Amino acid sequence: ADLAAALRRGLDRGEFHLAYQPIVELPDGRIIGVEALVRWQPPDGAMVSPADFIPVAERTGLILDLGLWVIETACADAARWQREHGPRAPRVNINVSARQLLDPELPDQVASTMARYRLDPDKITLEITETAVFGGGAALSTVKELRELGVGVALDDFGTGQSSLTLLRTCPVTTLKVDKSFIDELNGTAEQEAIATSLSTIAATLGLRAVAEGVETYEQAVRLEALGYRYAQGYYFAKPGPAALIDAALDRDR
Ligand code: G
Ligand code: G
Ligand code: MN
Ligand code: NA
Repeated sequence: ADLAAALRRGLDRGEFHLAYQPIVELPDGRIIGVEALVRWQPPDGAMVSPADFIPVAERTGLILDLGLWVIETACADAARWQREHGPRAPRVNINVSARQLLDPELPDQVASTMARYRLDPDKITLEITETAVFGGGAALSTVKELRELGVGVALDDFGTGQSSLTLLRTCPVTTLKVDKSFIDELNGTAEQEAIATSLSTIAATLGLRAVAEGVETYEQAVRLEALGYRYAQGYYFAKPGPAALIDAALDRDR
């Protein structure tokens, strides 16, 4: 209850900011996208991890206001990158929780924010989880409406949910983010490589992008490219950081 009240106050007082983690093309490492990751720094204490406060925000419904703030802030940065870098500007990935997908206002909110910033919809991808759309229903309808706006939709943590393959027939996603657990286990054994290869093949066959998540070593990056991955994200390339670091990296890539 205290954490919920502190979250509410923190939102009103502007204690949140976004960190951005690059999503790169293999093998050269050029930035083709960034994932927005919310950070909370209360003025009187240590940084609180989203792993701790997102579940509270979801339970209390605060995720709707927090999520709107994330959409607003990420679109503002995306629009600035679009102005400064044109077609080479990175796509911005925004995490959207299950609770947000059940809000019938979400598609209009995304559409009006993009319009206000004159942001091209192909500069935005919303990251959802398999679990959020597993049951079909309202969340799945929302995803379809979002796709009609022209934004991308990525299945986050792909492969860890209960429904991966069935979901691909019904849910119109554009990107699979292959969960870190599959990437961690790329240790050269035939089984692990077969799984990682199948996931990139499924994506390619269905015309989807596959992004390998949680890449931490050079060896993994080289192996992933050999297994057919074109896109990757992880500490090996860059940790999440302030928007200004993305600006600097984009200027270097020019
Ligand atoms: O940034 P970090 O790896 O600590 O994030 C921890 C968890 O919080 C991840 O599961 C991530 O998807 C989630 N998360 C980070 N930012 C957001 C956000 O803006 N909205 C939602 N719904 N989840 C987020
Ligand atoms: O659930 P989601 O995939 O949105 O979570 C993203 C989280 O993964 C963020 O908290 C981010 O900080 C973390 N992350 C990103 N790259 C790596 C990595 O290479 N290793 C580890 N351990 N975590 C990572
Ligand atoms: Mn994510
Ligand atoms: Na993920």
